[in-house]
Amino acid sequence: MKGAAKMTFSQINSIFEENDCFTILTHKSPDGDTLGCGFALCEFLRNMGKKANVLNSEGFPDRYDFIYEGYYEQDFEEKYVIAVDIADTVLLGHNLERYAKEGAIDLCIDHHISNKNYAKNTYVDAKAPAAALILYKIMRESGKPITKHIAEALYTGIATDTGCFKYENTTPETHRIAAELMEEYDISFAVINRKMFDVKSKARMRVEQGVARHMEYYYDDKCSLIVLSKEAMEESGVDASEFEGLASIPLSVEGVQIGITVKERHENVYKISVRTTEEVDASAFCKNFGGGGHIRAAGCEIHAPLAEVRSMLLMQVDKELNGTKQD
Ligand SMILES: [Mn+2]
Repeated sequence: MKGAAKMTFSQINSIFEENDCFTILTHKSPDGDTLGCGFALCEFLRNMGKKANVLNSEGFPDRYDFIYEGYYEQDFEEKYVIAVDIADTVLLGHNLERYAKEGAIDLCIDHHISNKNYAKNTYVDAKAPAAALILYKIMRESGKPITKHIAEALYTGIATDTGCFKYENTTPETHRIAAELMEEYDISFAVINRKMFDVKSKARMRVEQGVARHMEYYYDDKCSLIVLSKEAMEESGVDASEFEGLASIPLSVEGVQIGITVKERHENVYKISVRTTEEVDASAFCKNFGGGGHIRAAGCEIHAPLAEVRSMLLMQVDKELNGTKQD
């Protein structure tokens, strides 16, 4: 709640109980966490006899189809709006802009420390690795039935936001809850993880090969950088949602401490994704260019010709590596 004490899970469960005709909002460029939360909550509310729909600005990507399997839109007049995994109303996307106005969103459940507190009621746990983990704890406390399908949606959110339990945000509790989901609901975790982490389209495979071939290395190979031109991305035929994980590739090279992905948005507009090992603070790095994010994964946007973008980034890399590492 705005400025008030932290909401409790039972308060949130009372909200579910006392309201009806829910719209659940998910963020643009949807990931496993926002979609996992959205459809898990929708099914949970429908199982309580409530009406509920899930909305996304761009629609729901095919690769998450197992999460929204069996979903159909219900016809009702919306009375209560919930945002899941959305830190800021700018992340609603173009087609959901109508919810960006003050007072449009009743409840927000999120795990971003940067949450803008735009909703009438907000529950943020910045230590939670995924919003899906918070939602699971809320549902568990209600004592109401959690179906296997709900459990799988929530597990997907937790697995994807932790990079399959590899990122630093993974805690002992994350593993305990994942174990609980496996034990209590017999979820198909191997199928989910294969789909989320191992399987890629042929087009994506080709793009990855291109990335590997055109990777640039600097500063004794401690920095790797890849430029993706708009033209190359369009020619690849890869769906925009599939470009997401590419930013982790530069950092996967042995010895690299800072991996930079430069994506052309428009002429002279570049979106930069930065991934780092313990030696470099990605968020601080991106702050120099007006961006931000997490300590190991951050981003920014630079408006300049490519050659200039590259030299600005490399000058900053030089400062970071020389300032943090003596060898
Ligand atoms: Mn999330």
